[in-house]
Amino acid sequence: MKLAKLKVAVVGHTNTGKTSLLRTLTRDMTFGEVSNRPATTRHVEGTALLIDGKPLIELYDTPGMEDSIGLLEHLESLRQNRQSEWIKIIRRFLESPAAQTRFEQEAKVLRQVLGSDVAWYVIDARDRVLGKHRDELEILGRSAKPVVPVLNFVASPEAKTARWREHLARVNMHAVVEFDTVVINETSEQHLFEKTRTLLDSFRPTLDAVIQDRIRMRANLIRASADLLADLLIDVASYLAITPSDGQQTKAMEKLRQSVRQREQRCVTALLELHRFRPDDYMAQDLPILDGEWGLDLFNPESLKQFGVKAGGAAAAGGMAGLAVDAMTGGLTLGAAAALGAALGALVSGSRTHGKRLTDRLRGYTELRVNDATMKLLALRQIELIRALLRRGHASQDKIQLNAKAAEADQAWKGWRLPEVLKQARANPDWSRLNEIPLGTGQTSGRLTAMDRLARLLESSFADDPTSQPKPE
Ligand SMILES: Nc1nc2c(ncn2[C@@H]2O[C@H](COP(=O)(O)OP(=O)(O)O)[C@@H](O)[C@H]2O)c(=O)[nH]1
Ligand SMILES: [Mg+2]
Repeated sequence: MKLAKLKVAVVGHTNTGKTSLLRTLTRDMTFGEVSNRPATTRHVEGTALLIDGKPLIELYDTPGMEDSIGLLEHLESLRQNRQSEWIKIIRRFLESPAAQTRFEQEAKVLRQVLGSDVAWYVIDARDRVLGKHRDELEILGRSAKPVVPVLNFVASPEAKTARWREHLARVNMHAVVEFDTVVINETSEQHLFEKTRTLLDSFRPTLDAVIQDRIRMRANLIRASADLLADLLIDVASYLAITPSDGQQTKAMEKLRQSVRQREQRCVTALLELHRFRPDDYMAQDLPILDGEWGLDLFNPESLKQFGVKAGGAAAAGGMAGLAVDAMTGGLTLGAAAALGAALGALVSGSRTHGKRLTDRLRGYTELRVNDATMKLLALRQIELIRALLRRGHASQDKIQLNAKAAEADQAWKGWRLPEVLKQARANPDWSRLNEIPLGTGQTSGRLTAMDRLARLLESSFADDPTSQPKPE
């Protein structure tokens, strides 16, 4: 079935967030020009929502109606006869000289409304209901097109959402949508399309397709984010450096830290790209999550505290922060080595590297890997980042931040335990792409299975509900 293309005129007073709304809906940070200077958008600019590569919804950003009060008076003066339809008067106005001069800006808006199937009327919900709003609504109400009022800035404490709803109901506008363009909220996006659908029966299949597509898009985004994170965690958990127990240890430790930092950064870059944000939206120092405030190094014990991750012994002391060191000095008897081997057996069972590792130990080598507390910190930061990206609107101007409420919900993650599958990764150094020298034979299928298991586990925890809890394994 061929779906009808829907045209939407996005109208409203200057600075109510029309351009921002379109950026968020299209996930396009570069659309139009956003600023809090008045009247940035001076002409109509179009964009589209693509479904299967086809533009199913055309969206038209319009300049703000600067003088709705004057225009309403003007329209009233054009109406000589109470019987004449308003839409005819509006059309006459659009052809009159006034539409080229005094009301040029307003005429652009009205022309776009008449050329569209529906108007979304964007309101800054922090505003009081003023004369200019009443008159804008009055004019739109006379344009013979359905209007969906969109209350924007509802996340602001100053939003007068209830007052606005009350007023809109009084002027017969009941299909109101609440929105905040800097916070992606799947529910409000869905409401916008659903309410539009209630007013436009003939576009029902189109709007249904868009709603379904959005749900799929979101699920794919969550799935792909979880895949990227699982891949990172497996690489790091299975990373094992074997180094002689002499003076080279410090160098080896630094190298390991460096590779892990770089690996984390690669994951961050991939996540930002996936979510269509700019690389510099999250960067600067060694991976801050809150701009500046979390600019803490993964291997700094302070970072662990910040995330409420408990670390004992060496990691807390700082000397070998972030790394587990299994130093095997000489003098180990074969019996002790065998006992150790038995203990390790649980970890390395099935891995062909077992024998080599044991031999290395006997030769006085040391094993270095990222310790559990740091693994957990690594996972938590990426989980925080993904959650922040999932709720970040593409109209956001600030660096990635976490609001207090979200941070509270994320407390739940702090009690999160490293999944079993990562312990399994520990015993399979051949799963890590960070190891310079591949250890043992590549257990590719084992890695794939583990990664998938971990990814699905993480995925189920990134539900859209902001209070979603981490799932137990
Ligand atoms: N906090 C917040 N800021 C917003 C929101 N919508 C828009 N803004 C900001 O408000 C200003 C005006 O937005 P813009 O999209 O240019 O408004 P327009 O003139 O209606 O196109 C910009 O500084 C935006 O970053 C919102 O929902 N919440
Ligand atoms: Mg604009």
